[in-house]
Amino acid sequence: MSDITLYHWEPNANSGKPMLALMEKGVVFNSHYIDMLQFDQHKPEYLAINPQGTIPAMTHGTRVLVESTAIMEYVNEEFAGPELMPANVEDRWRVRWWMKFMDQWLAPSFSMIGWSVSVGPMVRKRDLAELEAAIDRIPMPERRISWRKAIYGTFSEAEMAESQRRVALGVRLLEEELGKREWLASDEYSLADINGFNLAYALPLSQPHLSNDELTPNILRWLRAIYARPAVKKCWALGRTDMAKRVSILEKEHI
Ligand SMILES: N[C@@H](CCC(=O)N[C@@H](CS)C(=O)NCC(=O)O)C(=O)O
Repeated sequence: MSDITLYHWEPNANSGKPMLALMEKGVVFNSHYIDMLQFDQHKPEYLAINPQGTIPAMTHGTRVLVESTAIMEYVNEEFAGPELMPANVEDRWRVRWWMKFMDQWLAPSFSMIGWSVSVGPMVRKRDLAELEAAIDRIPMPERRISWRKAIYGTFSEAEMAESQRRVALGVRLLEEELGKREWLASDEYSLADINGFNLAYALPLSQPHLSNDELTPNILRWLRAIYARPAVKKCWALGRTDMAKRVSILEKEHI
């Protein structure tokens, strides 16, 4: 029995980042699946761990750690296994530049599109009174607003267009950067690649007009190289919904 427990949803976006970092390091941990679509993240048992009601969170002994990127850095520094931060100081800066860009710019835009086209439709079939009661239990007011917009399909056209613009810009930058070297931020696989894969693994499926073998050959090469890693296979096998299954798009020889 490990003294590490990770509270996570699917291997996707924020949850997938520490899941994959732990697996790359070969760290044994207890996996505690939080069903985001059943609002497990707002139930009292989980709020006792993360009062903000967001996932992921990790406990290590008596320590409670939140924020997916900061958890990845903790995992890399605290546990033995392959080093996931480059030795060169400029490369380390580049890892952090990309992680900040992805967390602040790309992830919220991907997330709005994802909530609008997939999370919202998955939950809105349920009883509306029950959904409203679930929303009322969300601790952060801004999350209550996002959940309502997802459930009632009320993200505005302007909000969606801005997210789409940011995703298109992010894809262009990623493609350019991956033309310079094998991995995103250095010549070695790093936390920046783990972060990026969790956001972009389904890119050719969700944004086929922006990313495919013709338009973004560097991104496709990079996604396939990451998908070939044993830790990624192990990690994505923990997925329970169709969301995680989207990764199999990367098995296609030509997209
Ligand atoms: N900055 C936080 C964000 C965490 C976050 O927003 N997680 C999403 C899942 S990817 C979540 O908990 N959504 C459910 C909710 O807000 O109810 C991190 O990186 O850990």
